[in-house]
Amino acid sequence: MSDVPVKPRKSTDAATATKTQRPPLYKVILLNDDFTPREFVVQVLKAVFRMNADRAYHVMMTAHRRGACVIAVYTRDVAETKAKEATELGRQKGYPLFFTTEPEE
Ligand code: TYC
Repeated sequence: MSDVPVKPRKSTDAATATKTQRPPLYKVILLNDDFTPREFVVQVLKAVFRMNADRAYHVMMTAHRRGACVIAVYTRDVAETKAKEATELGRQKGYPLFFTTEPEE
């Protein structure tokens, strides 16, 4: 075996631990429109974002009343993929349903 000394492990004290890198998170945002049926929005939220019926209905109604609703936060890749998938489900039915993403502050 080599005689090269093994480097000491990095310190894992509190100061170091707080500097541990985490991937930046992205919000997925549901936008209201005047055409997509409420029930269809609920279906998409359940299918793509794994929401139960109550949560999906609540999120849909929040977007309906306020114009938009933050659905969840994910890593950038997951957020963009889910937003695209969900928007595409609406597009396939001819609905203008739209999901967008934006970086979390
Ligand atoms: N506003 C739509 C309607 O009244 C329902 C809807 C809710 C559409 C939320 C999109 O993100 C949305 N049929």
